[in-house]
Amino acid sequence: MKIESITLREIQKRLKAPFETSFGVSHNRRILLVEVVADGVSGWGEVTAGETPGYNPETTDTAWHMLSDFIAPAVIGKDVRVASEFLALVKHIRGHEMAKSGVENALWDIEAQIAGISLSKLLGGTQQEIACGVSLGIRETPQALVKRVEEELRSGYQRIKLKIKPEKDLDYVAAVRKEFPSIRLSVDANSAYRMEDAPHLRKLDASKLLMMEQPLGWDDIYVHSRLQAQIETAICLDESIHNARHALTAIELKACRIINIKLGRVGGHTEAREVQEVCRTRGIPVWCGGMLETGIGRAHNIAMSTLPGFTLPGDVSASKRYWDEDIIEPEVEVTAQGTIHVPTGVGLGYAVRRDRIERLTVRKNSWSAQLTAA
Ligand code: OSB
Ligand code: MG
Repeated sequence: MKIESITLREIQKRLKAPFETSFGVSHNRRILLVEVVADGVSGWGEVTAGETPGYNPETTDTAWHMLSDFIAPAVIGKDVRVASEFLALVKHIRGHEMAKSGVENALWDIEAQIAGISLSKLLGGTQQEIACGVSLGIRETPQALVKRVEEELRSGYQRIKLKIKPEKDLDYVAAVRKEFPSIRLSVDANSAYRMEDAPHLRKLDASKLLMMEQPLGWDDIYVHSRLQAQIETAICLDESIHNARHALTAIELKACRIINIKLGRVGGHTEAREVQEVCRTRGIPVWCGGMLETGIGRAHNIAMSTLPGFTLPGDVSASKRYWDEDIIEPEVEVTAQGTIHVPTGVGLGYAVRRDRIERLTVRKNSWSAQLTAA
Protein backbone atom coordinates (compact mmCIF):
# COMPACT_ATOMS: atom_id res chain seq x y z
CA MET A 1 0.00 0.00 0.00
CA LYS A 2 1.69 3.16 -1.18
CA ILE A 3 0.55 6.09 0.97
CA GLU A 4 -0.37 8.64 -1.70
CA SER A 5 -2.16 11.29 0.30
CA ILE A 6 -3.20 12.16 3.83
CA THR A 7 -5.89 14.70 4.66
CA LEU A 8 -6.27 15.91 8.22
CA ARG A 9 -9.47 17.72 9.17
CA GLU A 10 -10.80 19.23 12.35
CA ILE A 11 -14.56 19.01 12.58
CA GLN A 12 -16.64 20.62 15.30
CA LYS A 13 -19.78 18.95 16.45
CA ARG A 14 -22.16 19.68 19.30
CA LEU A 15 -23.11 16.83 21.61
CA LYS A 16 -26.88 16.36 22.01
CA ALA A 17 -26.40 16.71 25.76
CA PRO A 18 -23.40 17.73 27.90
CA PHE A 19 -21.33 14.81 29.23
CA GLU A 20 -19.87 15.22 32.75
CA THR A 21 -16.98 13.19 34.15
CA SER A 22 -14.81 13.68 37.24
CA PHE A 23 -12.42 15.77 35.09
CA GLY A 24 -14.88 18.11 33.39
CA VAL A 25 -17.92 18.67 31.20
CA SER A 26 -17.94 18.24 27.42
CA HIS A 27 -20.45 20.21 25.29
CA ASN A 28 -18.83 20.70 21.91
CA ARG A 29 -16.48 18.18 20.43
CA ARG A 30 -13.45 19.22 18.35
CA ILE A 31 -12.56 16.03 16.51
CA LEU A 32 -9.73 15.26 14.09
CA LEU A 33 -10.50 12.96 11.18
CA VAL A 34 -7.78 11.42 9.05
CA GLU A 35 -8.34 10.30 5.47
CA VAL A 36 -5.53 8.30 3.91
CA VAL A 37 -5.41 7.30 0.23
CA ALA A 38 -3.17 4.33 -0.60
CA ASP A 39 -3.15 2.45 -3.91
CA GLY A 40 -6.09 4.66 -4.92
CA VAL A 41 -8.25 3.46 -2.00
CA SER A 42 -9.52 5.87 0.65
CA GLY A 43 -9.61 4.91 4.34
CA TRP A 44 -10.73 6.82 7.43
CA GLY A 45 -9.57 7.08 11.02
CA GLU A 46 -10.67 9.23 13.97
CA VAL A 47 -8.39 10.81 16.57
CA THR A 48 -10.07 10.32 19.94
CA ALA A 49 -8.19 13.00 21.89
CA GLY A 50 -10.33 15.31 24.02
CA GLU A 51 -10.43 19.10 23.86
CA THR A 52 -8.59 19.30 27.19
CA PRO A 53 -5.84 17.10 28.72
CA GLY A 54 -8.23 15.90 31.47
CA TYR A 55 -8.38 12.23 30.45
CA ASN A 56 -4.84 11.80 29.13
CA PRO A 57 -2.10 14.24 28.05
CA GLU A 58 -3.23 14.44 24.42
CA THR A 59 -5.65 17.08 23.13
CA THR A 60 -7.18 17.93 19.76
CA ASP A 61 -4.46 20.56 19.31
CA THR A 62 -1.49 18.41 20.38
CA ALA A 63 -2.72 15.75 17.95
CA TRP A 64 -2.99 18.33 15.16
CA HIS A 65 0.62 19.36 15.87
CA MET A 66 1.95 15.78 16.03
CA LEU A 67 0.13 14.69 12.90
CA SER A 68 1.09 17.81 10.92
CA ASP A 69 4.71 18.17 11.99
CA PHE A 70 5.81 14.58 12.59
CA ILE A 71 3.44 11.75 11.71
CA ALA A 72 2.19 12.75 8.24
CA PRO A 73 5.70 13.78 7.04
CA ALA A 74 7.09 10.43 8.32
CA VAL A 75 4.65 8.27 6.37
CA ILE A 76 3.71 10.20 3.22
CA GLY A 77 4.97 8.41 0.09
CA LYS A 78 5.94 5.30 2.08
CA ASP A 79 4.96 1.82 0.98
CA VAL A 80 3.69 -0.63 3.61
CA ARG A 81 2.69 -4.24 2.92
CA VAL A 82 0.18 -4.28 5.76
CA ALA A 83 -1.31 -1.65 8.08
CA SER A 84 0.64 -2.90 11.10
CA GLU A 85 3.90 -1.84 9.41
CA PHE A 86 2.85 1.76 10.11
CA LEU A 87 4.25 1.34 13.63
CA ALA A 88 7.81 0.98 12.35
CA LEU A 89 7.46 4.27 10.44
CA VAL A 90 6.59 6.23 13.59
CA LYS A 91 8.80 4.37 16.05
CA HIS A 92 10.94 7.48 16.60
CA ILE A 93 7.88 9.38 17.93
CA ARG A 94 7.26 8.69 21.59
CA GLY A 95 3.73 8.58 22.95
CA HIS A 96 0.92 10.45 21.18
CA GLU A 97 -0.97 7.21 20.69
CA MET A 98 -4.26 8.89 19.80
CA ALA A 99 -2.67 10.96 17.02
CA LYS A 100 -0.92 7.88 15.61
CA SER A 101 -4.03 5.77 15.82
CA GLY A 102 -5.90 8.10 13.42
CA VAL A 103 -3.51 7.17 10.61
CA GLU A 104 -2.97 3.53 11.53
CA ASN A 105 -6.68 2.80 11.66
CA ALA A 106 -7.26 4.47 8.28
CA LEU A 107 -4.63 2.08 6.87
CA TRP A 108 -6.48 -0.90 8.38
CA ASP A 109 -9.65 0.31 6.66
CA ILE A 110 -7.74 0.47 3.35
CA GLU A 111 -6.14 -2.96 3.84
CA ALA A 112 -9.57 -4.51 4.46
CA GLN A 113 -11.03 -2.84 1.35
CA ILE A 114 -8.15 -4.04 -0.82
CA ALA A 115 -8.63 -7.57 0.54
CA GLY A 116 -12.36 -7.25 -0.20
CA ILE A 117 -13.38 -8.13 3.38
CA SER A 118 -14.77 -6.39 6.44
CA LEU A 119 -12.37 -4.80 8.91
CA SER A 120 -13.72 -7.17 11.56
CA LYS A 121 -12.70 -10.16 9.45
CA LEU A 122 -9.26 -8.71 8.69
CA LEU A 123 -8.61 -8.19 12.41
CA GLY A 124 -9.59 -11.79 13.16
CA GLY A 125 -12.98 -10.97 14.66
CA THR A 126 -15.23 -13.89 15.53
CA GLN A 127 -18.46 -12.23 16.73
CA GLN A 128 -21.29 -11.19 14.37
CA GLU A 129 -23.08 -9.21 17.03
CA ILE A 130 -21.55 -7.26 19.89
CA ALA A 131 -22.98 -6.53 23.35
CA CYS A 132 -23.54 -2.88 24.26
CA GLY A 133 -23.60 -0.89 27.44
CA VAL A 134 -23.84 2.83 28.11
CA SER A 135 -21.76 5.31 30.05
CA LEU A 136 -23.81 7.89 31.97
CA GLY A 137 -22.37 11.26 32.92
CA ILE A 138 -22.63 12.73 36.43
CA ARG A 139 -26.10 14.19 37.20
CA GLU A 140 -27.53 16.83 39.49
CA THR A 141 -29.34 14.35 41.77
CA PRO A 142 -29.56 10.59 42.33
CA GLN A 143 -33.23 10.76 41.20
CA ALA A 144 -32.25 12.31 37.86
CA LEU A 145 -29.68 9.56 37.39
CA VAL A 146 -32.19 6.79 38.19
CA LYS A 147 -34.51 8.23 35.53
CA ARG A 148 -31.72 8.16 32.91
CA VAL A 149 -30.83 4.58 33.82
CA GLU A 150 -34.45 3.56 33.38
CA GLU A 151 -34.54 5.07 29.88
CA GLU A 152 -31.34 3.31 28.82
CA LEU A 153 -32.55 -0.03 30.16
CA ARG A 154 -35.77 0.44 28.21
CA SER A 155 -33.66 0.84 25.05
CA GLY A 156 -32.16 -2.59 25.79
CA TYR A 157 -28.61 -1.74 26.91
CA GLN A 158 -27.01 -4.67 28.73
CA ARG A 159 -24.81 -2.79 31.19
CA ILE A 160 -24.96 0.62 32.82
CA LYS A 161 -21.82 2.50 33.80
CA LEU A 162 -22.08 5.49 36.10
CA LYS A 163 -19.47 8.22 36.15
CA ILE A 164 -18.55 9.06 39.76
CA LYS A 165 -16.42 11.54 41.71
CA PRO A 166 -16.10 12.37 45.42
CA GLU A 167 -19.46 13.62 46.76
CA LYS A 168 -21.25 12.24 43.70
CA ASP A 169 -20.75 8.57 44.36
CA LEU A 170 -22.24 6.44 47.18
CA ASP A 171 -25.78 7.95 47.17
CA TYR A 172 -25.97 7.85 43.40
CA VAL A 173 -24.84 4.26 43.09
CA ALA A 174 -27.03 3.10 45.98
CA ALA A 175 -30.11 4.81 44.48
CA VAL A 176 -29.60 3.09 41.11
CA ARG A 177 -28.88 -0.28 42.73
CA LYS A 178 -31.99 -0.02 44.92
CA GLU A 179 -34.21 0.63 41.91
CA PHE A 180 -32.56 -2.04 39.71
CA PRO A 181 -31.31 -4.83 42.00
CA SER A 182 -30.12 -7.23 39.30
CA ILE A 183 -28.72 -5.17 36.40
CA ARG A 184 -25.07 -5.24 35.38
CA LEU A 185 -23.84 -2.02 36.94
CA SER A 186 -20.37 -0.47 37.04
CA VAL A 187 -18.72 2.85 37.94
CA ASP A 188 -15.94 4.92 36.38
CA ALA A 189 -13.98 7.39 38.54
CA ASN A 190 -11.49 8.62 35.90
CA SER A 191 -8.78 8.85 38.59
CA ALA A 192 -10.76 10.97 41.07
CA TYR A 193 -9.65 9.15 44.26
CA ARG A 194 -6.48 8.53 46.29
CA MET A 195 -5.31 5.40 48.12
CA GLU A 196 -6.44 7.07 51.38
CA ASP A 197 -10.00 6.76 50.04
CA ALA A 198 -9.83 2.94 50.21
CA PRO A 199 -12.27 2.69 53.18
CA HIS A 200 -14.70 4.94 51.30
CA LEU A 201 -14.41 2.99 48.03
CA ARG A 202 -14.88 -0.26 49.95
CA LYS A 203 -18.41 0.90 50.75
CA LEU A 204 -19.24 0.39 47.06
CA ASP A 205 -18.72 -3.37 47.54
CA ALA A 206 -22.27 -3.49 48.93
CA SER A 207 -23.65 -2.43 45.53
CA LYS A 208 -22.31 -5.60 43.86
CA LEU A 209 -20.76 -3.77 40.95
CA LEU A 210 -19.42 -5.51 37.88
CA MET A 211 -16.35 -3.28 38.14
CA MET A 212 -14.87 0.02 39.27
CA GLU A 213 -12.94 1.75 36.50
CA GLN A 214 -9.64 3.63 37.12
CA PRO A 215 -10.24 4.84 40.69
CA LEU A 216 -6.64 6.01 41.27
CA GLY A 217 -3.90 7.83 39.34
CA TRP A 218 -4.25 8.10 35.55
CA ASP A 219 -0.69 6.79 35.12
CA ASP A 220 -0.67 4.35 38.03
CA ILE A 221 -0.67 0.57 38.03
CA TYR A 222 1.07 -0.33 41.31
CA VAL A 223 -1.13 1.55 43.79
CA HIS A 224 -4.19 0.03 42.11
CA SER A 225 -2.79 -3.39 43.08
CA ARG A 226 -2.82 -2.31 46.73
CA LEU A 227 -6.39 -1.04 46.44
CA GLN A 228 -7.54 -4.19 44.62
CA ALA A 229 -6.28 -6.25 47.59
CA GLN A 230 -8.52 -4.20 49.89
CA ILE A 231 -11.82 -4.18 48.01
CA GLU A 232 -14.10 -6.91 46.64
CA THR A 233 -15.23 -4.99 43.56
CA ALA A 234 -13.15 -5.84 40.49
CA ILE A 235 -10.95 -2.95 39.36
CA CYS A 236 -10.88 -2.25 35.62
CA LEU A 237 -7.96 -0.21 34.31
CA ASP A 238 -8.53 2.30 31.51
CA GLU A 239 -6.24 5.40 31.54
CA SER A 240 -3.05 3.62 32.63
CA ILE A 241 -2.95 0.84 30.01
CA HIS A 242 -1.24 2.00 26.79
CA ASN A 243 0.17 -1.25 25.47
CA ALA A 244 0.41 -5.01 25.94
CA ARG A 245 3.35 -4.65 28.33
CA HIS A 246 1.30 -2.41 30.63
CA ALA A 247 -1.52 -4.96 30.50
CA LEU A 248 0.88 -7.74 31.47
CA THR A 249 2.27 -5.64 34.33
CA ALA A 250 -1.23 -4.91 35.64
CA ILE A 251 -2.27 -8.56 35.43
CA GLU A 252 0.88 -9.86 37.13
CA LEU A 253 0.65 -7.24 39.89
CA LYS A 254 -3.08 -8.08 40.32
CA ALA A 255 -3.83 -4.36 39.87
CA CYS A 256 -7.10 -5.16 38.09
CA ARG A 257 -9.35 -8.06 37.11
CA ILE A 258 -10.72 -6.46 33.92
CA ILE A 259 -9.22 -4.19 31.26
CA ASN A 260 -10.92 -1.64 29.02
CA ILE A 261 -9.35 -1.23 25.57
CA LYS A 262 -9.60 2.05 23.70
CA LEU A 263 -8.11 2.14 20.24
CA GLY A 264 -6.80 5.68 20.59
CA ARG A 265 -5.26 5.12 24.02
CA VAL A 266 -3.24 2.10 22.86
CA GLY A 267 -2.31 3.62 19.49
CA GLY A 268 -4.45 1.66 17.02
CA HIS A 269 -5.68 -1.77 16.00
CA THR A 270 -2.26 -3.50 16.05
CA GLU A 271 -1.57 -2.81 19.72
CA ALA A 272 -5.24 -3.21 20.68
CA ARG A 273 -5.15 -6.74 19.32
CA GLU A 274 -1.98 -7.45 21.33
CA VAL A 275 -3.56 -6.16 24.56
CA GLN A 276 -6.61 -8.30 23.85
CA GLU A 277 -4.40 -11.36 23.34
CA VAL A 278 -2.40 -10.83 26.54
CA CYS A 279 -5.68 -10.57 28.46
CA ARG A 280 -7.51 -13.42 26.71
CA THR A 281 -4.70 -15.91 27.31
CA ARG A 282 -4.67 -14.98 31.02
CA GLY A 283 -8.41 -15.09 31.58
CA ILE A 284 -8.83 -11.32 31.96
CA PRO A 285 -12.03 -10.11 30.23
CA VAL A 286 -11.76 -6.99 28.07
CA TRP A 287 -14.32 -4.58 26.66
CA CYS A 288 -14.25 -1.65 24.28
CA GLY A 289 -14.25 1.82 25.83
CA GLY A 290 -15.64 4.92 24.13
CA MET A 291 -14.41 8.50 23.74
CA LEU A 292 -17.59 10.22 22.53
CA GLU A 293 -16.69 9.29 18.95
CA THR A 294 -18.42 10.08 15.68
CA GLY A 295 -19.49 7.18 13.50
CA ILE A 296 -15.99 6.70 12.09
CA GLY A 297 -14.51 6.02 15.53
CA ARG A 298 -17.57 3.93 16.40
CA ALA A 299 -17.15 1.79 13.27
CA HIS A 300 -13.53 1.04 14.24
CA ASN A 301 -14.66 0.25 17.81
CA ILE A 302 -17.30 -2.16 16.52
CA ALA A 303 -14.77 -4.04 14.37
CA MET A 304 -12.32 -4.32 17.28
CA SER A 305 -15.06 -5.52 19.65
CA THR A 306 -15.58 -8.64 17.52
CA LEU A 307 -12.23 -10.11 18.66
CA PRO A 308 -12.65 -13.19 20.88
CA GLY A 309 -11.33 -11.61 24.09
CA PHE A 310 -14.10 -8.98 24.15
CA THR A 311 -16.48 -10.83 26.46
CA LEU A 312 -18.08 -7.94 28.37
CA PRO A 313 -20.50 -5.30 26.97
CA GLY A 314 -18.59 -2.22 25.78
CA ASP A 315 -19.31 1.51 25.79
CA VAL A 316 -20.11 1.52 22.06
CA SER A 317 -23.68 2.77 21.86
CA ALA A 318 -26.04 4.18 19.22
CA SER A 319 -25.05 7.28 17.23
CA LYS A 320 -28.30 8.94 18.21
CA ARG A 321 -27.37 8.99 21.91
CA TYR A 322 -24.68 11.56 21.08
CA TRP A 323 -25.44 13.16 17.72
CA ASP A 324 -28.40 14.69 15.94
CA GLU A 325 -26.82 13.52 12.74
CA ASP A 326 -23.83 11.19 12.39
CA ILE A 327 -21.20 11.33 9.63
CA ILE A 328 -21.66 7.71 8.54
CA GLU A 329 -24.52 5.88 6.88
CA PRO A 330 -26.34 3.99 8.16
CA GLU A 331 -25.90 5.38 11.67
CA VAL A 332 -24.86 2.95 14.41
CA GLU A 333 -28.05 1.37 15.71
CA VAL A 334 -28.62 -0.81 18.74
CA THR A 335 -31.16 -3.66 18.81
CA ALA A 336 -33.84 -4.02 21.48
CA GLN A 337 -31.57 -6.70 23.00
CA GLY A 338 -28.76 -4.18 23.44
CA THR A 339 -26.55 -5.43 20.62
CA ILE A 340 -25.03 -4.04 17.43
CA HIS A 341 -25.07 -6.16 14.28
CA VAL A 342 -21.54 -6.04 12.90
CA PRO A 343 -21.59 -4.79 9.30
CA THR A 344 -20.40 -7.29 6.70
CA GLY A 345 -19.49 -4.84 3.91
CA VAL A 346 -15.84 -4.26 3.00
CA GLY A 347 -13.69 -2.04 5.23
CA LEU A 348 -15.60 -0.18 7.93
CA GLY A 349 -18.90 -1.38 6.44
CA TYR A 350 -20.49 2.08 6.75
CA ALA A 351 -20.51 4.82 4.10
CA VAL A 352 -18.69 8.01 5.08
CA ARG A 353 -20.81 11.13 4.46
CA ARG A 354 -18.24 13.48 2.92
CA ASP A 355 -20.81 16.20 2.40
CA ARG A 356 -21.55 16.38 6.11
CA ILE A 357 -17.86 16.21 7.03
CA GLU A 358 -17.09 19.05 4.63
CA ARG A 359 -19.79 21.19 6.23
CA LEU A 360 -18.43 20.56 9.74
CA THR A 361 -14.76 21.13 8.82
CA VAL A 362 -13.08 24.13 10.43
CA ARG A 363 -9.50 23.47 9.30
CA LYS A 364 -7.82 21.12 6.89
CA ASN A 365 -4.28 20.12 5.92
CA SER A 366 -3.15 17.76 3.14
CA TRP A 367 0.01 15.92 2.17
CA SER A 368 0.65 14.30 -1.20
CA ALA A 369 3.38 11.92 -2.26
CA GLN A 370 5.78 13.32 -4.81
CA LEU A 371 5.01 11.83 -8.19
CA THR A 372 8.01 9.81 -9.23
CA ALA A 373 8.77 8.75 -12.78
CA ALA A 374 7.87 5.11 -13.39
O1 OSB B 1 -13.30 6.99 30.79
O2 OSB B 1 -14.56 5.87 29.49
C1 OSB B 1 -14.08 6.95 29.85
C2 OSB B 1 -15.69 9.70 27.71
C3 OSB B 1 -14.64 10.61 27.62
C4 OSB B 1 -13.46 10.33 28.29
C5 OSB B 1 -13.32 9.15 29.02
C6 OSB B 1 -14.36 8.24 29.09
C7 OSB B 1 -15.57 8.54 28.45
C8 OSB B 1 -16.75 7.69 28.50
C9 OSB B 1 -17.69 7.82 27.33
O3 OSB B 1 -17.05 7.01 29.46
C10 OSB B 1 -18.06 6.54 26.71
C11 OSB B 1 -18.73 6.74 25.38
O4 OSB B 1 -18.08 7.21 24.41
O5 OSB B 1 -19.90 6.39 25.27
MG1 MG C 1 -12.96 5.08 31.72
